[in-house]
Amino acid sequence: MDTLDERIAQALVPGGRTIAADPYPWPFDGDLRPGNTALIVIDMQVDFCAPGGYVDVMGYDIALTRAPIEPIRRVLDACRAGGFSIIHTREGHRPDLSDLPANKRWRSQRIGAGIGDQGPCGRILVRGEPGWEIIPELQPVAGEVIIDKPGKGSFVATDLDMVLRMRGIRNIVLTGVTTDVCVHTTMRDANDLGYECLLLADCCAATRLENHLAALDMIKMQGGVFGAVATAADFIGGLA
Ligand code: C5J
Repeated sequence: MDTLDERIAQALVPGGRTIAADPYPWPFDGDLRPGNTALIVIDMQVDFCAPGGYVDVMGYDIALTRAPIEPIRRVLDACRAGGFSIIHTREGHRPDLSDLPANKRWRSQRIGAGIGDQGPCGRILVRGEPGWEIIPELQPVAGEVIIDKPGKGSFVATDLDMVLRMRGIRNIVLTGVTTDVCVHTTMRDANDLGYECLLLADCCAATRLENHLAALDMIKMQGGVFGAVATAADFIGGLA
């Protein structure tokens, strides 16, 4: 019977490489290549991280959700240079709100930022409105995939799984906002679908710092129950 260490060593692909991450060097088997790895940038939209957007109207501090912009930009540069697949997501609803559950609308109205209502950046979280656009600093470039999603997770009611599988993607690197809502939901669903996930902590943010930190902690329980956590510098350094 092999020891645990021997079995882990056998799982590593020959010549494989990993990113320094917590609670394990990522990916688990060292199979990290541009051909099997995608960067996902989640919901870096005006509504989540610019003045007058949904998060701002709700009264949260957008300094928190803006903090990941520069680290994400560095990771984007590295992934573009390395030939990795890059996916952007946008949370938003059809202008006729036919894909907006009544309870989601009701809850947002309770906090004074009704989804579909007029705000400083147009109708809140509605496709085609200024608030729904990806912020100028992180605009997608030609060839990058954009996934429009009506929910918090990026897999439900979208073709993300199909797009990833057609490209042979097994590893997902998660960035964006908010750590505890759309990023976590996406990571949990991806994990259940068999993807190997890495979240870059300084490339994510929540509307409350404690929630961001708790969300990071949840990932690392049980040996990495949803995957692993690293920083932008760990990731970029690991690719070099
Ligand atoms: C939220 C998101 N927090 N992108 N959306 O409502 O995390």
